[in-house]
Amino acid sequence: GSTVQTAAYDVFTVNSPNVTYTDNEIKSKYTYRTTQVETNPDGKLVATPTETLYDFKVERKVPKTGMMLVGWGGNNGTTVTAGIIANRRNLVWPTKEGQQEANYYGSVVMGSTMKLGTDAKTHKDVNIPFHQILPMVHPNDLVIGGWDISKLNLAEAMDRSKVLEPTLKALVQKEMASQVPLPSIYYPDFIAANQEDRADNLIQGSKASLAHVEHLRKDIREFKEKNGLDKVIVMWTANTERYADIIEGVNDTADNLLKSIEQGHEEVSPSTVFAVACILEGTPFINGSPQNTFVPGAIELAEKHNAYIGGDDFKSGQTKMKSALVDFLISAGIKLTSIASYNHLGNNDGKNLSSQKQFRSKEISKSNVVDDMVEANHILYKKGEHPDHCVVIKYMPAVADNKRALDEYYAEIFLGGHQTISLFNICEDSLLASPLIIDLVVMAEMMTRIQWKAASANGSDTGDFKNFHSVLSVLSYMLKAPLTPPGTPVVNALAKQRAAVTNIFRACVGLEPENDMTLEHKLF
Ligand code: NAI
Ligand code: DG6
Repeated sequence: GSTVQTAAYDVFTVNSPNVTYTDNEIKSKYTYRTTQVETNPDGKLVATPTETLYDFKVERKVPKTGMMLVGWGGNNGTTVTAGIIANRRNLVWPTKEGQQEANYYGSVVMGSTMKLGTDAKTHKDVNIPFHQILPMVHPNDLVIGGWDISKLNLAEAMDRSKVLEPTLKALVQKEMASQVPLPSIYYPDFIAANQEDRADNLIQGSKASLAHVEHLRKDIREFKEKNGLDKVIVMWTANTERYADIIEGVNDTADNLLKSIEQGHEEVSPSTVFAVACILEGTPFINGSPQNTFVPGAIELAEKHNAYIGGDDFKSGQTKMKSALVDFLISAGIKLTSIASYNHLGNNDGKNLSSQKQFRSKEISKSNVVDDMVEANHILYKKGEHPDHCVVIKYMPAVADNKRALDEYYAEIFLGGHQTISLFNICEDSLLASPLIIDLVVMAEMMTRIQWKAASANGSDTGDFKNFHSVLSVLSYMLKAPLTPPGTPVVNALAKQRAAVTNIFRACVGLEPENDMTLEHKLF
Protein backbone atom coordinates (compact mmCIF):
# COMPACT_ATOMS: atom_id res chain seq x y z
CA GLY A 1 0.00 0.00 0.00
CA SER A 2 1.10 3.57 -0.48
CA THR A 3 1.69 5.81 2.47
CA VAL A 4 2.71 9.43 2.63
CA GLN A 5 6.18 9.38 4.13
CA THR A 6 8.49 12.29 4.01
CA ALA A 7 12.21 12.12 4.48
CA ALA A 8 14.12 14.87 6.22
CA TYR A 9 14.83 16.69 2.98
CA ASP A 10 11.18 16.89 1.94
CA VAL A 11 9.86 20.39 2.57
CA PHE A 12 6.54 19.82 0.87
CA THR A 13 4.15 17.11 -0.24
CA VAL A 14 1.73 17.29 -3.10
CA ASN A 15 -1.90 16.93 -2.18
CA SER A 16 -3.37 15.32 -5.28
CA PRO A 17 -4.95 12.00 -6.23
CA ASN A 18 -2.42 11.87 -9.09
CA VAL A 19 0.56 11.72 -6.72
CA THR A 20 1.53 8.84 -4.45
CA TYR A 21 4.43 8.59 -2.05
CA THR A 22 5.92 5.30 -0.94
CA ASP A 23 9.04 4.77 1.13
CA ASN A 24 11.09 4.38 -2.02
CA GLU A 25 9.27 6.30 -4.70
CA ILE A 26 7.23 9.31 -5.69
CA LYS A 27 4.77 8.42 -8.43
CA SER A 28 2.80 10.91 -10.45
CA LYS A 29 0.23 10.76 -13.20
CA TYR A 30 0.82 13.75 -15.37
CA THR A 31 -1.06 15.16 -18.34
CA TYR A 32 1.35 16.70 -20.81
CA ARG A 33 -0.46 19.34 -22.85
CA THR A 34 0.95 20.71 -26.06
CA THR A 35 -0.28 21.98 -29.43
CA GLN A 36 -0.02 20.17 -32.73
CA VAL A 37 -0.05 22.32 -35.86
CA GLU A 38 -1.05 21.23 -39.34
CA THR A 39 -1.10 23.17 -42.58
CA ASN A 40 -4.30 22.95 -44.60
CA PRO A 41 -4.16 22.66 -48.41
CA ASP A 42 -5.11 26.39 -48.54
CA GLY A 43 -1.98 27.16 -46.50
CA LYS A 44 -3.87 27.98 -43.27
CA LEU A 45 -2.52 26.65 -40.01
CA VAL A 46 -4.70 24.54 -37.76
CA ALA A 47 -3.63 24.30 -34.12
CA THR A 48 -4.96 21.35 -32.14
CA PRO A 49 -4.45 21.07 -28.39
CA THR A 50 -3.18 17.59 -27.52
CA GLU A 51 -2.89 15.69 -24.25
CA THR A 52 -0.66 12.75 -23.37
CA LEU A 53 -0.90 10.99 -20.05
CA TYR A 54 2.39 9.94 -18.50
CA ASP A 55 3.33 8.09 -15.37
CA PHE A 56 6.50 9.35 -13.73
CA LYS A 57 8.41 7.53 -11.04
CA VAL A 58 11.17 9.09 -8.92
CA GLU A 59 13.46 7.00 -6.76
CA ARG A 60 13.54 8.76 -3.38
CA LYS A 61 16.69 7.26 -1.92
CA VAL A 62 19.55 9.67 -2.53
CA PRO A 63 22.54 7.56 -3.54
CA LYS A 64 26.05 8.02 -2.22
CA THR A 65 27.54 9.67 -5.28
CA GLY A 66 31.03 10.23 -6.56
CA MET A 67 32.13 12.90 -9.03
CA MET A 68 35.20 12.03 -11.09
CA LEU A 69 36.73 14.91 -13.02
CA VAL A 70 38.93 14.48 -16.06
CA GLY A 71 41.34 17.41 -15.73
CA TRP A 72 40.99 17.40 -11.93
CA GLY A 73 44.23 19.36 -11.51
CA GLY A 74 43.07 22.23 -13.71
CA ASN A 75 41.52 25.56 -12.73
CA ASN A 76 37.96 24.24 -12.69
CA GLY A 77 38.89 20.93 -11.08
CA THR A 78 40.79 22.45 -8.17
CA THR A 79 38.34 25.32 -7.68
CA VAL A 80 35.25 23.13 -7.52
CA THR A 81 37.03 20.72 -5.15
CA ALA A 82 38.17 23.47 -2.79
CA GLY A 83 34.71 25.05 -3.01
CA ILE A 84 32.95 21.87 -1.99
CA ILE A 85 35.40 21.31 0.89
CA ALA A 86 34.81 24.90 2.03
CA ASN A 87 31.04 24.40 1.99
CA ARG A 88 31.21 21.00 3.62
CA ARG A 89 33.24 22.44 6.48
CA ASN A 90 31.27 25.73 6.65
CA LEU A 91 34.54 27.62 6.29
CA VAL A 92 34.87 31.35 6.86
CA TRP A 93 38.03 33.19 5.76
CA PRO A 94 39.26 36.77 5.97
CA THR A 95 39.50 38.84 2.78
CA LYS A 96 40.26 42.52 2.21
CA GLU A 97 36.50 43.09 2.14
CA GLY A 98 35.83 41.28 5.42
CA GLN A 99 34.90 37.75 6.46
CA GLN A 100 33.78 35.53 3.58
CA GLU A 101 31.60 32.48 4.14
CA ALA A 102 31.47 29.48 1.85
CA ASN A 103 28.44 29.52 -0.44
CA TYR A 104 27.11 28.00 -3.63
CA TYR A 105 26.41 31.22 -5.53
CA GLY A 106 26.18 30.59 -9.26
CA SER A 107 24.66 27.13 -8.84
CA VAL A 108 21.06 26.90 -10.04
CA VAL A 109 20.53 23.84 -7.90
CA MET A 110 21.94 25.35 -4.69
CA GLY A 111 21.59 29.10 -5.18
CA SER A 112 18.23 29.59 -6.87
CA THR A 113 14.60 29.10 -5.94
CA MET A 114 11.50 28.14 -7.85
CA LYS A 115 7.90 29.07 -7.27
CA LEU A 116 6.00 26.20 -5.69
CA GLY A 117 2.65 27.98 -5.83
CA THR A 118 0.62 30.75 -4.26
CA ASP A 119 -0.05 31.01 -0.53
CA ALA A 120 -3.64 30.00 0.20
CA LYS A 121 -4.16 32.91 2.62
CA THR A 122 -1.93 35.76 1.50
CA HIS A 123 -1.95 34.93 -2.23
CA LYS A 124 1.76 35.67 -2.32
CA ASP A 125 4.22 33.43 -4.15
CA VAL A 126 5.71 30.58 -2.15
CA ASN A 127 9.25 29.83 -3.33
CA ILE A 128 11.37 26.85 -2.43
CA PRO A 129 15.07 26.15 -3.00
CA PHE A 130 15.51 24.54 -6.42
CA HIS A 131 17.17 21.50 -4.88
CA GLN A 132 14.07 20.74 -2.82
CA ILE A 133 11.70 20.12 -5.72
CA LEU A 134 13.00 16.52 -5.90
CA PRO A 135 15.29 14.49 -3.60
CA MET A 136 18.65 15.56 -5.05
CA VAL A 137 22.20 14.81 -3.98
CA HIS A 138 23.68 17.59 -1.83
CA PRO A 139 27.02 18.72 -3.32
CA ASN A 140 28.60 18.62 0.15
CA ASP A 141 28.10 14.85 0.04
CA LEU A 142 29.88 14.29 -3.27
CA VAL A 143 33.02 12.19 -3.05
CA ILE A 144 35.50 13.75 -5.48
CA GLY A 145 38.22 12.12 -7.52
CA GLY A 146 39.57 12.09 -11.05
CA TRP A 147 42.40 12.08 -13.50
CA ASP A 148 44.95 14.56 -14.81
CA ILE A 149 47.94 14.32 -17.12
CA SER A 150 49.75 16.52 -14.58
CA LYS A 151 50.80 14.86 -11.34
CA LEU A 152 50.70 17.85 -8.99
CA ASN A 153 48.64 17.18 -5.90
CA LEU A 154 45.49 19.27 -5.64
CA ALA A 155 47.02 21.84 -3.27
CA GLU A 156 49.92 22.51 -5.65
CA ALA A 157 47.52 22.51 -8.59
CA MET A 158 45.27 24.98 -6.76
CA ASP A 159 48.27 27.30 -6.32
CA ARG A 160 49.11 26.96 -10.00
CA SER A 161 45.56 27.97 -10.89
CA LYS A 162 45.77 31.35 -9.10
CA VAL A 163 42.03 31.52 -8.51
CA LEU A 164 41.36 31.38 -4.75
CA GLU A 165 42.27 33.73 -1.91
CA PRO A 166 45.38 32.66 0.03
CA THR A 167 43.36 32.68 3.26
CA LEU A 168 40.90 30.14 1.87
CA LYS A 169 43.70 28.08 0.34
CA ALA A 170 45.41 27.85 3.73
CA LEU A 171 42.26 26.37 5.28
CA VAL A 172 41.85 23.64 2.66
CA GLN A 173 45.56 23.09 1.94
CA LYS A 174 45.99 19.91 3.97
CA GLU A 175 42.95 18.14 2.57
CA MET A 176 43.77 19.23 -0.99
CA ALA A 177 47.41 18.10 -0.66
CA SER A 178 46.29 14.59 0.24
CA GLN A 179 44.56 14.18 -3.13
CA VAL A 180 46.49 13.35 -6.28
CA PRO A 181 44.91 12.84 -9.72
CA LEU A 182 45.06 9.40 -11.30
CA PRO A 183 47.29 9.15 -14.38
CA SER A 184 45.43 9.83 -17.61
CA ILE A 185 45.58 9.19 -21.33
CA TYR A 186 47.39 11.76 -23.47
CA TYR A 187 47.31 11.83 -27.28
CA PRO A 188 49.41 14.96 -27.93
CA ASP A 189 47.81 15.82 -31.25
CA PHE A 190 44.45 16.64 -29.63
CA ILE A 191 45.47 19.49 -27.34
CA ALA A 192 47.84 22.40 -27.92
CA ALA A 193 51.56 21.63 -28.17
CA ASN A 194 52.09 24.21 -25.39
CA GLN A 195 50.53 21.74 -22.89
CA GLU A 196 53.27 19.16 -23.27
CA ASP A 197 55.36 20.36 -20.33
CA ARG A 198 52.62 19.47 -17.83
CA ALA A 199 52.06 15.96 -19.19
CA ASP A 200 53.93 13.92 -16.56
CA ASN A 201 51.20 11.63 -15.20
CA LEU A 202 50.40 9.33 -18.04
CA ILE A 203 48.93 5.93 -18.76
CA GLN A 204 51.23 4.29 -21.29
CA GLY A 205 50.31 4.61 -24.98
CA SER A 206 49.73 7.69 -27.11
CA LYS A 207 46.75 6.59 -29.17
CA ALA A 208 43.37 5.02 -28.48
CA SER A 209 43.30 1.39 -27.38
CA LEU A 210 40.96 -1.06 -25.70
CA ALA A 211 43.55 -1.25 -22.93
CA HIS A 212 42.91 2.46 -22.27
CA VAL A 213 39.17 1.89 -22.14
CA GLU A 214 39.63 -1.00 -19.70
CA HIS A 215 42.09 0.99 -17.57
CA LEU A 216 39.63 3.86 -17.17
CA ARG A 217 36.75 1.49 -16.43
CA LYS A 218 38.85 -0.12 -13.71
CA ASP A 219 39.67 3.33 -12.28
CA ILE A 220 35.95 4.08 -12.01
CA ARG A 221 35.16 0.71 -10.43
CA GLU A 222 37.98 1.01 -7.91
CA PHE A 223 36.96 4.56 -6.96
CA LYS A 224 33.43 3.34 -6.44
CA GLU A 225 34.49 0.40 -4.31
CA LYS A 226 37.07 2.27 -2.27
CA ASN A 227 34.56 4.94 -1.31
CA GLY A 228 31.51 2.71 -0.97
CA LEU A 229 29.62 4.61 -3.66
CA ASP A 230 26.30 3.73 -5.25
CA LYS A 231 26.96 5.85 -8.31
CA VAL A 232 29.65 7.86 -10.08
CA ILE A 233 29.28 10.74 -12.55
CA VAL A 234 32.27 11.56 -14.78
CA MET A 235 32.85 15.04 -16.15
CA TRP A 236 35.35 16.17 -18.79
CA THR A 237 36.81 19.46 -17.55
CA ALA A 238 40.18 18.85 -19.17
CA ASN A 239 41.70 20.90 -21.96
CA THR A 240 39.73 21.74 -25.05
CA GLU A 241 40.67 19.29 -27.77
CA ARG A 242 40.66 19.83 -31.51
CA TYR A 243 37.69 18.44 -33.40
CA ALA A 244 37.95 14.83 -34.53
CA ASP A 245 37.20 14.29 -38.21
CA ILE A 246 34.01 12.30 -38.71
CA ILE A 247 35.02 9.50 -41.04
CA GLU A 248 32.81 6.80 -42.49
CA GLY A 249 33.87 3.45 -41.11
CA VAL A 250 35.86 5.04 -38.27
CA ASN A 251 33.60 6.83 -35.81
CA ASP A 252 30.23 6.96 -37.55
CA THR A 253 28.68 3.96 -35.78
CA ALA A 254 29.09 2.32 -32.40
CA ASP A 255 30.70 -0.80 -33.87
CA ASN A 256 33.08 1.20 -36.06
CA LEU A 257 34.13 3.35 -33.14
CA LEU A 258 34.92 0.31 -30.98
CA LYS A 259 36.85 -1.22 -33.86
CA SER A 260 38.80 2.03 -34.37
CA ILE A 261 39.69 2.14 -30.69
CA GLU A 262 40.91 -1.44 -30.91
CA GLN A 263 43.01 -0.54 -33.97
CA GLY A 264 44.38 2.66 -32.41
CA HIS A 265 42.94 4.99 -35.03
CA GLU A 266 44.43 8.48 -34.79
CA GLU A 267 41.07 10.25 -35.06
CA VAL A 268 39.81 8.88 -31.74
CA SER A 269 40.35 11.52 -29.06
CA PRO A 270 41.05 10.99 -25.36
CA SER A 271 37.68 12.51 -24.48
CA THR A 272 35.91 9.99 -26.72
CA VAL A 273 37.85 7.15 -25.09
CA PHE A 274 36.69 8.43 -21.68
CA ALA A 275 33.12 8.65 -22.99
CA VAL A 276 33.26 5.08 -24.31
CA ALA A 277 34.71 3.77 -21.03
CA CYS A 278 31.91 5.47 -19.08
CA ILE A 279 29.20 4.27 -21.44
CA LEU A 280 30.41 0.68 -21.18
CA GLU A 281 30.63 1.07 -17.41
CA GLY A 282 27.08 2.54 -17.21
CA THR A 283 28.47 5.74 -15.71
CA PRO A 284 26.96 9.06 -16.86
CA PHE A 285 29.55 11.15 -18.73
CA ILE A 286 29.30 14.89 -19.34
CA ASN A 287 31.56 16.90 -21.59
CA GLY A 288 32.32 20.39 -20.29
CA SER A 289 34.53 21.34 -23.23
CA PRO A 290 33.57 22.25 -26.79
CA GLN A 291 35.14 19.48 -28.91
CA ASN A 292 33.04 16.82 -30.65
CA THR A 293 33.67 14.10 -28.09
CA PHE A 294 30.28 12.65 -28.94
CA VAL A 295 30.98 11.53 -32.46
CA PRO A 296 27.97 9.70 -33.97
CA GLY A 297 29.41 6.32 -32.93
CA ALA A 298 29.65 7.42 -29.29
CA ILE A 299 26.03 8.59 -29.25
CA GLU A 300 24.88 5.32 -30.79
CA LEU A 301 26.92 3.38 -28.24
CA ALA A 302 25.29 5.31 -25.39
CA GLU A 303 21.83 4.59 -26.81
CA LYS A 304 22.65 0.90 -27.16
CA HIS A 305 23.82 0.67 -23.56
CA ASN A 306 21.12 2.90 -22.11
CA ALA A 307 23.89 5.05 -20.67
CA TYR A 308 23.55 8.77 -20.00
CA ILE A 309 25.63 11.39 -21.75
CA GLY A 310 25.50 15.19 -21.82
CA GLY A 311 27.41 18.13 -23.27
CA ASP A 312 28.99 20.24 -24.64
CA ASP A 313 31.00 23.12 -23.13
CA PHE A 314 30.09 24.90 -19.90
CA LYS A 315 28.02 28.02 -20.54
CA SER A 316 29.40 30.33 -17.91
CA GLY A 317 29.75 34.03 -18.71
CA GLN A 318 29.82 35.69 -22.09
CA THR A 319 27.71 33.00 -23.77
CA LYS A 320 25.22 32.83 -20.93
CA MET A 321 24.64 36.58 -21.29
CA LYS A 322 24.31 36.07 -25.02
CA SER A 323 21.68 33.38 -24.72
CA ALA A 324 19.65 35.63 -22.40
CA LEU A 325 20.18 38.93 -24.20
CA VAL A 326 19.56 37.71 -27.74
CA ASP A 327 16.40 35.97 -26.58
CA PHE A 328 15.25 39.26 -25.07
CA LEU A 329 16.11 41.35 -28.16
CA ILE A 330 14.52 39.07 -30.73
CA SER A 331 11.49 38.36 -28.51
CA ALA A 332 11.08 42.11 -28.17
CA GLY A 333 10.85 42.37 -31.96
CA ILE A 334 14.23 44.12 -32.25
CA LYS A 335 16.35 43.02 -35.19
CA LEU A 336 19.78 42.06 -33.94
CA THR A 337 22.15 42.54 -36.88
CA SER A 338 25.59 41.79 -35.42
CA ILE A 339 27.38 40.44 -32.38
CA ALA A 340 31.08 41.08 -31.90
CA SER A 341 32.38 38.95 -29.01
CA TYR A 342 35.95 39.53 -27.91
CA ASN A 343 37.64 38.13 -24.86
CA HIS A 344 41.05 37.73 -23.34
CA LEU A 345 42.21 35.54 -20.48
CA GLY A 346 45.48 34.38 -18.99
CA ASN A 347 44.85 30.97 -17.51
CA ASN A 348 45.93 27.61 -18.90
CA ASP A 349 42.64 27.34 -20.81
CA GLY A 350 43.58 30.58 -22.62
CA LYS A 351 47.06 29.20 -23.30
CA ASN A 352 45.64 26.03 -24.83
CA LEU A 353 43.14 28.05 -26.87
CA SER A 354 45.92 30.20 -28.32
CA SER A 355 46.48 27.26 -30.64
CA GLN A 356 44.32 27.51 -33.77
CA LYS A 357 42.73 24.04 -33.84
CA GLN A 358 41.68 24.17 -30.20
CA PHE A 359 40.42 27.75 -30.64
CA ARG A 360 38.33 26.53 -33.57
CA SER A 361 36.46 24.07 -31.30
CA LYS A 362 35.63 26.94 -28.94
CA GLU A 363 34.71 29.27 -31.80
CA ILE A 364 32.12 26.77 -33.01
CA SER A 365 30.49 26.26 -29.61
CA LYS A 366 30.42 30.02 -28.94
CA SER A 367 28.98 30.86 -32.35
CA ASN A 368 25.93 28.65 -32.73
CA VAL A 369 24.12 29.88 -29.67
CA VAL A 370 21.68 32.27 -31.34
CA ASP A 371 20.53 30.11 -34.25
CA ASP A 372 17.24 28.89 -32.78
CA MET A 373 16.15 32.36 -31.67
CA VAL A 374 16.89 33.83 -35.12
CA GLU A 375 15.15 30.98 -36.92
CA ALA A 376 12.04 31.36 -34.77
CA ASN A 377 11.39 34.93 -35.93
CA HIS A 378 10.52 35.03 -39.61
CA ILE A 379 9.25 38.59 -39.28
CA LEU A 380 12.74 39.94 -38.60
CA TYR A 381 14.81 37.40 -40.55
CA LYS A 382 14.25 35.93 -44.00
CA LYS A 383 14.90 32.21 -44.41
CA GLY A 384 18.65 31.62 -44.05
CA GLU A 385 19.35 35.18 -42.86
CA HIS A 386 21.59 35.53 -39.78
CA PRO A 387 23.11 38.33 -37.74
CA ASP A 388 26.87 38.73 -38.33
CA HIS A 389 28.67 37.01 -35.48
CA CYS A 390 32.36 37.12 -34.71
CA VAL A 391 34.20 35.46 -31.81
CA VAL A 392 37.75 36.40 -30.79
CA ILE A 393 39.80 34.90 -27.94
CA LYS A 394 43.26 36.16 -26.99
CA TYR A 395 45.74 34.81 -24.45
CA MET A 396 46.92 37.44 -21.98
CA PRO A 397 48.90 35.74 -19.19
CA ALA A 398 48.82 38.72 -16.81
CA VAL A 399 45.06 38.61 -16.20
CA ALA A 400 45.25 34.90 -15.24
CA ASP A 401 41.79 33.44 -14.52
CA ASN A 402 40.24 36.91 -14.50
CA LYS A 403 38.68 36.78 -17.93
CA ARG A 404 37.64 39.96 -19.70
CA ALA A 405 34.84 39.68 -22.23
CA LEU A 406 33.71 42.59 -24.38
CA ASP A 407 30.59 42.27 -26.49
CA GLU A 408 28.91 44.65 -28.87
CA TYR A 409 25.34 43.91 -29.88
CA TYR A 410 24.15 46.03 -32.81
CA ALA A 411 20.46 46.04 -33.66
CA GLU A 412 18.00 47.67 -35.99
CA ILE A 413 15.06 49.32 -34.23
CA PHE A 414 11.91 51.21 -35.31
CA LEU A 415 12.02 52.91 -38.71
CA GLY A 416 15.68 52.26 -39.46
CA GLY A 417 17.11 53.46 -36.15
CA HIS A 418 19.95 51.60 -34.43
CA GLN A 419 20.65 50.36 -30.93
CA THR A 420 24.14 49.46 -29.76
CA ILE A 421 24.60 47.58 -26.51
CA SER A 422 28.14 47.22 -25.18
CA LEU A 423 28.95 44.77 -22.41
CA PHE A 424 32.14 44.43 -20.43
CA ASN A 425 32.07 41.28 -18.36
CA ILE A 426 34.93 40.63 -15.91
CA CYS A 427 35.05 37.60 -13.66
CA GLU A 428 37.13 34.68 -12.46
CA ASP A 429 36.26 32.15 -15.11
CA SER A 430 36.60 29.15 -12.83
CA LEU A 431 34.36 30.67 -10.15
CA LEU A 432 31.59 30.79 -12.74
CA ALA A 433 32.32 27.33 -14.15
CA SER A 434 32.65 25.43 -10.84
CA PRO A 435 29.00 25.81 -9.78
CA LEU A 436 27.98 24.62 -13.25
CA ILE A 437 29.97 21.44 -12.70
CA ILE A 438 27.97 20.92 -9.51
CA ASP A 439 24.65 21.57 -11.27
CA LEU A 440 25.51 19.21 -14.10
CA VAL A 441 26.47 16.42 -11.71
CA VAL A 442 23.47 16.87 -9.40
CA MET A 443 20.96 17.17 -12.24
CA ALA A 444 22.45 14.31 -14.26
CA GLU A 445 22.36 12.08 -11.20
CA MET A 446 18.75 13.12 -10.55
CA MET A 447 17.80 12.21 -14.12
CA THR A 448 19.11 8.67 -13.56
CA ARG A 449 16.43 8.21 -10.88
CA ILE A 450 13.45 9.38 -12.97
CA GLN A 451 11.52 6.96 -15.14
CA TRP A 452 8.39 7.30 -17.20
CA LYS A 453 5.78 5.41 -19.14
CA ALA A 454 2.92 6.54 -21.30
CA ALA A 455 -0.26 5.85 -19.36
CA SER A 456 -3.48 4.70 -20.91
CA ALA A 457 -6.58 6.74 -20.13
CA ASN A 458 -8.46 3.80 -18.55
CA GLY A 459 -5.62 3.11 -16.14
CA SER A 460 -4.61 -0.24 -17.67
CA ASP A 461 -0.93 -1.08 -17.59
CA THR A 462 1.10 0.05 -20.59
CA GLY A 463 4.28 -1.88 -19.93
CA ASP A 464 7.52 -1.13 -18.22
CA PHE A 465 8.90 2.16 -17.01
CA LYS A 466 11.69 3.54 -19.20
CA ASN A 467 14.57 5.91 -18.74
CA PHE A 468 14.84 9.34 -20.30
CA HIS A 469 16.77 9.30 -23.59
CA SER A 470 20.51 8.69 -23.23
CA VAL A 471 21.31 12.22 -24.37
CA LEU A 472 20.34 14.41 -21.43
CA SER A 473 19.30 17.58 -23.26
CA VAL A 474 17.66 18.68 -20.01
CA LEU A 475 21.16 19.83 -18.97
CA SER A 476 21.19 22.47 -21.74
CA TYR A 477 21.00 25.47 -19.37
CA MET A 478 24.60 24.84 -18.27
CA LEU A 479 25.99 24.17 -21.74
CA LYS A 480 26.99 26.32 -24.69
CA ALA A 481 26.34 23.77 -27.44
CA PRO A 482 23.68 21.48 -26.00
CA LEU A 483 23.74 17.92 -27.21
CA THR A 484 20.24 16.67 -27.99
CA PRO A 485 18.89 13.27 -29.02
CA PRO A 486 19.66 12.79 -32.74
CA GLY A 487 17.13 14.62 -34.92
CA THR A 488 15.69 16.76 -32.13
CA PRO A 489 15.97 20.55 -31.95
CA VAL A 490 18.55 22.44 -29.91
CA VAL A 491 17.23 25.11 -27.56
CA ASN A 492 19.75 27.81 -26.66
CA ALA A 493 17.45 30.47 -25.18
CA LEU A 494 18.34 30.60 -21.49
CA ALA A 495 14.84 31.14 -20.06
CA LYS A 496 13.41 28.25 -22.08
CA GLN A 497 16.24 26.00 -20.96
CA ARG A 498 15.53 26.79 -17.32
CA ALA A 499 11.79 26.36 -17.76
CA ALA A 500 12.38 22.91 -19.28
CA VAL A 501 14.24 21.70 -16.19
CA THR A 502 11.92 23.22 -13.62
CA ASN A 503 8.78 22.04 -15.41
CA ILE A 504 10.05 18.48 -15.95
CA PHE A 505 11.00 18.28 -12.27
CA ARG A 506 7.56 19.69 -11.33
CA ALA A 507 5.85 17.11 -13.54
CA CYS A 508 7.63 14.38 -11.60
CA VAL A 509 5.73 15.46 -8.49
CA GLY A 510 2.49 16.00 -10.39
CA LEU A 511 2.65 19.80 -10.52
CA GLU A 512 1.62 21.87 -13.54
CA PRO A 513 4.31 23.85 -15.38
CA GLU A 514 4.86 27.32 -13.97
CA ASN A 515 2.90 29.35 -16.52
CA ASP A 516 3.26 32.84 -15.05
CA MET A 517 -0.34 33.70 -15.95
CA THR A 518 -1.22 34.60 -12.32
CA LEU A 519 -4.90 34.81 -13.19
CA GLU A 520 -5.61 34.85 -9.46
CA HIS A 521 -4.24 38.40 -9.45
CA LYS A 522 -5.98 39.48 -12.62
CA LEU A 523 -9.51 38.04 -12.54
CA PHE A 524 -11.51 39.14 -9.51
P1 NAI B 1 42.82 24.04 -17.26
O1 NAI B 1 43.72 24.06 -18.43
O2 NAI B 1 43.18 24.80 -16.06
O3 NAI B 1 42.55 22.54 -16.81
C1 NAI B 1 42.53 21.48 -17.67
C2 NAI B 1 43.26 20.31 -17.04
O4 NAI B 1 43.12 19.19 -17.88
C3 NAI B 1 44.74 20.54 -16.89
O5 NAI B 1 45.12 20.34 -15.56
C4 NAI B 1 45.38 19.51 -17.80
O6 NAI B 1 46.59 19.04 -17.31
C5 NAI B 1 44.32 18.45 -17.85
N1 NAI B 1 44.28 17.56 -19.01
C6 NAI B 1 44.51 17.82 -20.32
N2 NAI B 1 44.33 16.73 -21.06
C7 NAI B 1 43.96 15.74 -20.22
C8 NAI B 1 43.62 14.39 -20.40
N3 NAI B 1 43.64 13.81 -21.58
N4 NAI B 1 43.28 13.68 -19.31
C9 NAI B 1 43.26 14.24 -18.08
N5 NAI B 1 43.60 15.51 -17.86
C10 NAI B 1 43.92 16.26 -18.92
O7 NAI B 1 41.39 24.51 -17.82
P2 NAI B 1 40.08 24.97 -17.04
O8 NAI B 1 40.08 26.44 -16.93
O9 NAI B 1 39.93 24.17 -15.82
O10 NAI B 1 38.98 24.57 -18.10
C11 NAI B 1 38.75 23.23 -18.39
C12 NAI B 1 37.91 23.06 -19.63
O11 NAI B 1 36.64 23.64 -19.42
C13 NAI B 1 38.50 23.73 -20.87
O12 NAI B 1 38.25 22.94 -22.00
C14 NAI B 1 37.69 24.98 -20.98
O13 NAI B 1 37.62 25.47 -22.29
C15 NAI B 1 36.35 24.50 -20.50
N6 NAI B 1 35.52 25.58 -20.05
C16 NAI B 1 35.90 26.39 -19.02
C17 NAI B 1 35.07 27.41 -18.60
C18 NAI B 1 35.41 28.31 -17.52
O14 NAI B 1 34.69 29.27 -17.31
N7 NAI B 1 36.46 28.09 -16.75
C19 NAI B 1 33.79 27.62 -19.23
C20 NAI B 1 33.54 26.78 -20.34
C21 NAI B 1 34.35 25.76 -20.67
C1 DG6 C 1 37.67 32.21 -23.42
O1 DG6 C 1 36.64 32.33 -24.28
C2 DG6 C 1 37.91 30.86 -22.87
C3 DG6 C 1 36.73 29.98 -22.76
O2 DG6 C 1 37.06 28.73 -22.24
C4 DG6 C 1 35.64 30.61 -22.00
O3 DG6 C 1 36.09 31.35 -20.92
C5 DG6 C 1 34.66 29.67 -21.52
O4 DG6 C 1 34.32 28.82 -22.58
C6 DG6 C 1 33.48 30.41 -21.02
O5 DG6 C 1 32.83 30.98 -22.06
P1 DG6 C 1 31.58 31.86 -21.91
O6 DG6 C 1 31.31 32.32 -23.29
O7 DG6 C 1 30.49 30.99 -21.39
O8 DG6 C 1 31.94 32.97 -20.98
